[in-house]
Amino acid sequence: RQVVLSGSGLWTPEYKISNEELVNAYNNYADWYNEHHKADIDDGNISAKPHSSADFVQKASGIKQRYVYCKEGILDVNRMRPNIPTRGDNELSHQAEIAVNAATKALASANKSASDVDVVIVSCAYTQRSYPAIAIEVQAALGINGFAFDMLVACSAATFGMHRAYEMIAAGTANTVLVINPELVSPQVNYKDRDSHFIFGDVATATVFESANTVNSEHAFDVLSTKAVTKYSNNIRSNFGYMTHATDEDPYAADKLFHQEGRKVFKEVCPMAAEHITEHLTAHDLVPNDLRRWWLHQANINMNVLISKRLLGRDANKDEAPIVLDEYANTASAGSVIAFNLHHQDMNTGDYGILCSFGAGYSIGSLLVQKR
Ligand code: CO8
Repeated sequence: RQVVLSGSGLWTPEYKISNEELVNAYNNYADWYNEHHKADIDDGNISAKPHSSADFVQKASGIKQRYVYCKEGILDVNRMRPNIPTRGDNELSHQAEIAVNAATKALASANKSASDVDVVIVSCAYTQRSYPAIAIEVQAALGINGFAFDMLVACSAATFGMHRAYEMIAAGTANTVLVINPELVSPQVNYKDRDSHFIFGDVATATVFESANTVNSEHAFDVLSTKAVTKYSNNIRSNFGYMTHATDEDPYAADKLFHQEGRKVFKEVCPMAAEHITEHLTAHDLVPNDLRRWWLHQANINMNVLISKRLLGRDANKDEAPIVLDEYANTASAGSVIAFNLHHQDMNTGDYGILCSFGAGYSIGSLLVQKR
């Protein structure tokens, strides 16, 4: 059966933080830290924390600002983490709420209602609890029958979730699948870490996949094929998890939050992603110049420039490979989906596009699509 990507939804948080605001808070924290640990720093036992810089952040990453689910607390030198109120077991969870917001928009764009959906997949970098699945909570909130489950694949959670939707529809297990990426990542950001405090933002995206015979959407794309690869690496890591309760480790230690060897990631992932895309296109007798649009993972502008240059032999322009990380920052797996959501309605019948994620794991996932 032909599988079609027939709708997408983007929910953007209400609050944003500019580089200047974020850097200012970090620098205040660094001054406080250096003052507080003056004796140890003077004795050479620990290093002083150098200042962060908004110019560095924009130049090194391309990020100008980020949206956050909860701004309160992040810029508070005495807290340096969001202050998200606890919700009771009978209330809709924070992550389910943003998932529902994106899902509702995706269903509307595909001209579908809850009763059309057979499967809900929530796929993202973190779920706020292990069970009951966020996807099942979302399924209940939207009034969807069938079944639902959560998936975690870090940066490639969105594309890998789409792959599962593709396979279920192709196999006839389902007709319509809703894939949601509620990337509520700010609670895992170490805002006290100069190397990574600027990288991430919150967002939620969703996509609708269905069998070709039920499509009722103007902006629909045939999924020609999917491709995935993983290769183990410790260069992007978070050790947060349920085992912390059984060990004597500090649950708030820096290794429990996002940390990475950014340079190594850059060097190792760019060639992997370029090779992956080339192989995916070659399987369809296509070359990079045949693509009308590249919806690439949004981690770092220099990575995207390098990957498209490697493939095209020249810089891709913003129309070919749209950049959204200047506004949204790195939103874990949702970056390529935001780019798709904002930049697909101008495409013509027959135009090819590729969605491709790359990052933690390492994991790379792509979908080759063609405008119907
Ligand atoms: N301000 C000023 N100077 C700084 C700062 C700062 N904030 N940070 C570092 N510097 C300094 C360093 O100290 C260094 O100085 P020196 O040369 O004197 O030693 C200099 O700037 C250069 O530092 P780096 O080599 O670290 O800087 P880079 O040019 O490599 O840029 C980046 C850093 C932006 C992190 C870059 O390496 C990068 O983006 N790499 C790719 C990273 C990537 O793609 N990671 C994937 C992220 S994971 C993901 O997408 C999803 C994961 C799951 C979600 C997690 C949610 C929390």
